[in-house]
Amino acid sequence: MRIVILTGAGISAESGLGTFRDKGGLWSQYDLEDVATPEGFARNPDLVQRFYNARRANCAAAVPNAAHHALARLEAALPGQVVIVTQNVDDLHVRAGSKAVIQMHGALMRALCADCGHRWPAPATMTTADPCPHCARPATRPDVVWFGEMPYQMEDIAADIERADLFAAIGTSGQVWPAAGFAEAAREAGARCLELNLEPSDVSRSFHEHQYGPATQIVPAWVDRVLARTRT
Ligand code: BV8
Repeated sequence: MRIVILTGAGISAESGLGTFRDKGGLWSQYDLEDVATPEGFARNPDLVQRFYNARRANCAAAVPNAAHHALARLEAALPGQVVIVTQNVDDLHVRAGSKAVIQMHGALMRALCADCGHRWPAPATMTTADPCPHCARPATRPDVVWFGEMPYQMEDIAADIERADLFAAIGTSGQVWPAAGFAEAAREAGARCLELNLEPSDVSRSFHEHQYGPATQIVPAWVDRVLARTRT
């Protein structure tokens, strides 16, 4: 059984990390163009660094919730058969114990040198002037994928989706591409597709099954059902 799980901001909502498009979400407080695009970073790097420093502090103070732990339990019970592709830049999946995690939109806790491409653990408070530990140039940015930038590990993700028997999307509104297209790709590859969310996403029609409710309730229940089926 090969299971691919796509997660979005909704899986971390009950850990206290804001989503993007819910009421009061991040994109209602900041203009996406100003803080999540290379153009915004070029225009006002300090604003962008402040935005990510604040999110990095929230992330450090947050803890994984029952949904993150349930996915780690699923992988432990089915070694080598589960991969999480997350759109989230928080580290809650790894902190919950998941091992096979692809962070396609990068990681809040990692720094990237815009000049030489070196990556290192992000300081709690990052400024652009921080010298790169490798090339010493002051070109430090958060290692996250902004709009207009290429998501990470797209080939690995495509290969995982091609081989999937089961594709589940958890806590994502299906508004950001190319992640929003993964369900359709999985369906065409023959996988059973399940949407686990608070409400129907923009791509709900790509899924065979839907379960709606808070992730901390519906994800552990779903994991129990998958494991019960694999035991029979
Ligand atoms: C790309 C990292 C080429 C930073 C993010 C013009 C120019 C260039 C590109 C485009 C363009 N027009 C369109 C595009 C494509 C663009 C895009 O999709 N734009 C959208 C806005 C239309 N995409 C890109 O630019 C991507 N790159 O296209 O490169 C390319 C093309 C093909 C193949 C390869 C490359 C790069 C996109 C990545 C941007 N970076 N994040 C950061 O985090 O600051 S995106 C950002 O949105 C986050 O990663 C977030 O995770 C992601 C998706 O949002 P969701 O996770 O779904 O969160 P959201 O708030 O929307 O929804 C939460 C859901 O949870 C809701 O449904 C809610 O009901 C549910 N929920 C809430 N609470 C709970 C819950 N569910 C369960 N339980 C709960 N308690």
